[in-house]
Amino acid sequence: MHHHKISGIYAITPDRALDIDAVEKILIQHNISILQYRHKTTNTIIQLNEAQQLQFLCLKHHTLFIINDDINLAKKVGAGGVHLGKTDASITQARAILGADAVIGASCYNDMNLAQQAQRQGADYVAFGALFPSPTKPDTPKCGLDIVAQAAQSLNIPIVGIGGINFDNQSQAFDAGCDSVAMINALFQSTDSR
Ligand code: TZP
Ligand code: MG
Repeated sequence: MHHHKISGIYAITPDRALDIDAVEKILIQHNISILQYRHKTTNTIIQLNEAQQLQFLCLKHHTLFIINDDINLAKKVGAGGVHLGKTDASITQARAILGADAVIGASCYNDMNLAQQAQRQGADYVAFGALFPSPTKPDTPKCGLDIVAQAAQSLNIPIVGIGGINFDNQSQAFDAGCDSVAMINALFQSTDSR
């Protein structure tokens, strides 16, 4: 079943101290319907505090709130769901903890088989990337737009493109078949708390 909020720009927070006003401005300015909290280089106390602030913000703006990596943090703050990579907990485990209504996303890199498997395991969306050179994750493998096009043909769940997507190249990702495009740098590069 397609989730209507997995469309348009999928905002992901930069891996640094939360600037809640900057996030709110971006949600409003770009009419964002899905936001992921991704702050890897900090401790669990700060993550809990920041995730609670973002959950409150997302309730205010009717934005779907997704937590990167951490099922238990998602559960604690009552987030809408979780985004899991290859080395994180399984989709099955996330579903057991977060329940049937949770939105579970899975990173599939450039791997169609991983995406098919994620769909079978009950993922609500899959992410492919990096579609373009990413300033945020420069060493991550590339995923061709042809793979996105194949995925769009053979999957039933929404496809999120990620990696180096900006306002100039986003149309290429949508044209290839992405339902939504994730952005970090393009949204947050100039909105740092300075
Ligand atoms: N996974 C693949 S690329 C990437 C992640 C988390 C970073 C995306 O950030 P940006 O700045 O939009 O390229
Ligand atoms: Mg992860």
